[in-house]
Parts: sequence; C-alpha cells; structure tokens
Amino acid sequence: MVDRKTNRVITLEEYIIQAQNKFPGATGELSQLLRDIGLAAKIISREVNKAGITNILGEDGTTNVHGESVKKLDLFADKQLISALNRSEITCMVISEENDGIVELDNDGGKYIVYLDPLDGSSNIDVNVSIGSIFSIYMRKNSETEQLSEDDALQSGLKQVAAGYVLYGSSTLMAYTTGLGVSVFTLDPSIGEFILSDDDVKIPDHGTIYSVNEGSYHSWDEGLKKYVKYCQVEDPESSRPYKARYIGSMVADVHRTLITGGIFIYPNSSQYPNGKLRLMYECNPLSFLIEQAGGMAIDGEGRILEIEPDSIHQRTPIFIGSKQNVLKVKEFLEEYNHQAINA
Ligand code: FDP
Repeated sequence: MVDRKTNRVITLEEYIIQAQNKFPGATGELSQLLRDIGLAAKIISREVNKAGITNILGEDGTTNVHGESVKKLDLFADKQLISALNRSEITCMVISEENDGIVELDNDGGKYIVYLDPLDGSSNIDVNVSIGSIFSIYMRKNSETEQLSEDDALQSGLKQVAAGYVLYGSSTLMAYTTGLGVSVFTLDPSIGEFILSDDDVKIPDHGTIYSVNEGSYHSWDEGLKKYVKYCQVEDPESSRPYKARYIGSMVADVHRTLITGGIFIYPNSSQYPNGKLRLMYECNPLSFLIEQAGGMAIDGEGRILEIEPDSIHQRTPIFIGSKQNVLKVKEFLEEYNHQAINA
C-alpha cells in the first residue's frame, strides 16, 4: 500500500511511529514492543523458510504443558520472541504455550505482560503448510513494585491493549490491532521489511466457507451437527451449500476467514469437553482482531472477550468469523443443545 501524500510504501516501523504520534501523551513503549515482535517475526520467518535445508524440522523429543510433542521450530520461535521482548525491558512477564508457568523477564518493573503462542499449528510444520505466531498484550494488573504472579496476567480479553499474529504462508504477513481497526503488513524478503498492505481490514458480514475438523462430527453437540448439515444443504438463495475448508492451523484458518468471510469453529466435544484451543494466547487475540474487523467470536453462548480467566492455559470452545454466520450457528446451538438438555 502506498502513502497517498508521498507516493511511497510504508514500513511497519514507520506505521507504528505515525500511529504513536497521533497520541501526544504516548510513551512509545507499546510501539517499541510491537517493533520487537516484528523483528522476532522476521527471524522466525527466515528459519521457517529454510527449515528443510537446516536441521530444524522434526520433534525435540519433549512434551509441553499440554502433553503435546514439541517441535524444534516451536522452541526456536519461543526463544526468539522471548529474547526480543527481553531486549527493550518494557515487558515484565511472558506466558507462552511452551512454558508451564509465567516467564519473568529481566525488568520485573516493566508494565506489559505478553501472551504468546510462538508457533501455532505445529503439526503442519514438517509438511510445509502455513503456520503462525500469535501475541496478546496486557498492562500488568498489580503495582509495578509488587511481586509478579499469575494473578497479574489473569485478565479478560477486553483488557488487551494490542494483539496480533504473524502468518508464515505463501508470503509472511503480520496483522495487529491496538483497538483502532486491523492493519496488515506483508514481509518483502528482498529488503527485509514488513510493508503495509491494508490499514483497515474489514471481514465480510457473511461468508460461504465453514471451517471445522469434521472428523470429530460424532463427538459434537446436537446443535453443531445440525448447523453443519444446514451449511451443506443446497439453497442457491442463501449461497448454500457452503464450501468446507480446514487447514488445521488456527492462524491460517482465521486469516482466511478474515479475508473471505465465513466461520471457523473449534467446538467442545466428548473428546475436548472445554474445546481444544487456548483462551489466552489463541482465542482472545484472534477474537480481538476479528471483532475489530467487524466480525464476532463466541464460546457458544457469550463473547470470548468477556470470559474471566481462572488459569493461564485454560481452553475454550470458539465460533469465530462473519457476524451473520456466527449468529446463525448460535441460533442452532441455542435451539438444539437446549432441546438435548431437556430431553
Ligand atoms: P496444532 O495442534 O497443530 O498446534 O493450537 C492447536 C492447533 O494446532 C490449532 O492451530 C489448530 O486449529 C488445531 O490445533 C487443530 O486441531 P485438530 O487437529 O484437532 O483439528
């Protein structure tokens, strides 16, 4: 995207500084933090792109806090992001999918707390399918002189000051919001800079793609089964049947949903009674972005962003995407899950 006044491209760094200058009282710390994440993203992107020729594919031989096997690239991404955040001493604490408890950084007086999913969609790493990094930024809750604890980090998604993701796909892009719309940047590898590609992305109000792991159909609640059948019915007036698309990397599935509209679902099921995806570093940040783009994200009943967390690694079901699609699935859940309870 080209700056209309100067007729030249805008880099992530310039964009962040311009945005900061609109707020005369801003300290520049949040801007620095976003730039640090941008730098780590470039390093991770470089490593992802040459993963097949270096010895970084495959498993590390350990399991993470969720019992999932850890890939070498998961650990590389985790390390890069945490060391980038440690550099500018603005962040006091990181909570990451790859670490059991909180990770205290060198400046325990820093005012920001960052949640990270360093490499989302890890099962796709070794097969060259899109993966991503997700971040969510909060102000610490307690005073800067108090001992840091998990309690500082347990805040609802409504309190996020910024959130975003980096998608390592056919190109590498970074999307983020500070609560004033969603901006997207594409990495130009020839100059090593993220270039602004859209500064106010809006999700279509309705879309014709549904995205869910249908292999789990038999372990879903009745309402979701009925909704998916509704998506498959032929009805040209409402553009049905919808298309089914499921990459299996949440960032990639949600990014497609942001651009083309539709719905991404990871429900509760008999296998995952509380859903599989993590509230604090997967669902909250992506819900913040999708809401900022004009979409909706619910856990089946209420807004994801309104959930009061009781643990840093907690899970939640999620139904996220275009407003009309999310409202439609909600109707089905209310009608049929309710009937099942009363049967
Ligand atoms: P993965 O296990 O590969 O890390 O975060 C978990 C996640 O990927 C999401 O990115 C993805 O949407 C989901 O799990 C895929 O789960 P299923 O294999 O159960 O569909």
